[in-house]
This record gives sequence, structure tokens and C-alpha cells, in this order.
Amino acid sequence: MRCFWDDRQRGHAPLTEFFNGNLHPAAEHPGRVDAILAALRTTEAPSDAGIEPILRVHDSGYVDFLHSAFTEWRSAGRDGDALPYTFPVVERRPLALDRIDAKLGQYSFDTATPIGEGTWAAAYWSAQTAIGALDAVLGGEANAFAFTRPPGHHAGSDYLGGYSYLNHAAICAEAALGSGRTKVAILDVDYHHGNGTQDIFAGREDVVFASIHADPSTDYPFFWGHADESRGNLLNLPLPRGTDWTDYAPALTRALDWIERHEPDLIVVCYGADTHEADPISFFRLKTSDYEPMARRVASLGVPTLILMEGGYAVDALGANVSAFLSGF
Ligand code: OKP
Ligand code: ZN
Repeated sequence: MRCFWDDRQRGHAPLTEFFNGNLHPAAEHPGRVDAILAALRTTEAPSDAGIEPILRVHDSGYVDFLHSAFTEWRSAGRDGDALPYTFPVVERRPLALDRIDAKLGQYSFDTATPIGEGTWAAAYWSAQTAIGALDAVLGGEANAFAFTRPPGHHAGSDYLGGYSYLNHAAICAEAALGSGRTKVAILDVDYHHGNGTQDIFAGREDVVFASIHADPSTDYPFFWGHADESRGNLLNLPLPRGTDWTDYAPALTRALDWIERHEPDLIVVCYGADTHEADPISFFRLKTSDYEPMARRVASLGVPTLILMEGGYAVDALGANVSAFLSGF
């Protein structure tokens, strides 16, 4: 399988994230990179498709903000990474505020997603990596893997959060539709609900979104991913903490049957290895040996498939989990 990666994705190196009343070491750190690269035989660097495919999904004011936020943070005299602390939860609207803290709140939904010096470049090249792998699939490969990092599935059209800045699945779905595909299915099997992807595509006819994830009543992102959000082109299958393969497999069958009924001509898989039993921030009990059959079931649909990396924070198990999943294709 052709695998894509750009070394500029290493430059995003957050030190801390804020939750449960304290700063904690960032879970989405560059140590994940070598763990995953060690499991891939060779990777190809993507070419530069430019900003246009990103702007088909993301608001240009948001993209400008991402691009300049760290410089503005430094100009405001701050050390460390940029983090928001005030959020316009009522009537979020463009107020053209100048202060960096106001802009951070405007464009963020959590305090776990810092912007550092290399964040914009890493997010940009993560998106290009995704597009590179998409082009391989559009060019005739049965499947391809993009080692996207930082992840993308929590980012909306004009907001970041959940370690995500640009929504790679959405960027690739739009690019595929722009290249003549007619129906894209996104299957999100990360432990966390892909709220950004759901928000971007809710109500669309040409993109369907199915997600299997931890019940948001107990797990991040809390406000999205509940079963009753399933309608039309959206299917949410929340599962309880402690879920193992015996309980996961029937949900996967449901998601794949639902996807098959929509007859997609491209599948985008958002793969998170944070469903693994050893994951430090997650609570499912999948084993490394479960990922190969998981992927084999997706592959059995016989639809061209783009695989994107989302979460997975058990660094010692990460390489084995990624290679087990890819081997199922
Ligand atoms: C990103 B992806 C830890 C709180 C951290 C953010 C989780 C982001 C997950 N208990 N909250 O979906 O893997
Ligand atoms: Zn996750």
C-alpha cells in the first residue's frame, strides 16, 4: 500500500493541554511520529496542491487566523503555545475582534488544542499528505494511507479542537467530489466522535458519515456523537466504555451495511488507534489482533478506500496497531 507523510508534520510539538482543571503533558506529541513511521516500510512526500482544496472546506477567516495566531500570540508577549480561555457559546458571530485571546476563543471549542510555532505548517502538510494519498486512490490504487498528524476529525469549517486544525477527511471528500466521484462515505472508527466532520457534512446528499465511538455521555467531545443525532446522511453508533471486539464487531457490521446501501464510489476511513486497550486517554478494549479483521471487513466492500490517521496515544503499541490495520487491506 502506498503511504504518504511529510516531515514538516513533525513541527507541531505542543507541550501541554488543559483539562480537568490542570495542564497535562500533550497526548498528541511528536513521539507518535517515529512509532508510526517505524511500522511503515516507505513513505512518499506529497506534492503541494496549495490552499484551494483547504478553502473548499474551511472559512478563509479561520485559515488566516490559524496562519497568524502564533505570531500574534508572541507579539502579545506570551510564552509557550497559544491556548484560548473564553468562548462565545451564545451567538458566536464575527465581531472582527483584534485581541489574540478573543480570536482564539472565537475559533476554538476546547483548551486541549494549542497553537505553537510549527502548528500551521504541520496542519497544512498533514492536509497535503491526505490529498497525496487521495490522488493515489483517484489514480487507480485500491487504497492508500495518509499518515495525517495532527489529526483532523474534530475540526469544523471555522473551528479547531480535539487536537485537530484542518479536517482532512472533509478536504479529501470535497476534492474527490470535485474530481468526479459522486458519493463519498466517511467511516470514522476513532475512539472519539468526529464532530467536525459531522458538522461539515450534516444534511448533504453526496457525503455520508458513519461513526463508531465512545458514548459522549462519558467521553469527549460530550456534546456531539449521541445516537439521536443520526438522521439522513449521518449514523452515530456510540458504545460504552469497556467495549471489546465482541461488542464492537456488530456495530461495525451495522455501519458497513449502512454505508453499502448508500453505494459510495469512495470510502474515507478515519482510523484511530485509540480504541486499543492500552490507550492512555481512552477506554475501549480492542487488541492489536482486532485491527486486521476490522480493516478486512472494510476492504470487503470492494470500494476504493483512503485511510487517514486520527488518534492513538499508546505510543508503545501504535506501530503494531497501525500496521495490523493496514495489513487488513
Ligand atoms: C483527539 B482524537 C483527556 C481529555 C482530552 C481531547 C481528546 C481529543 C482526541 N481525557 N480531550 O479524536 O483522538
Ligand atoms: Zn480519538
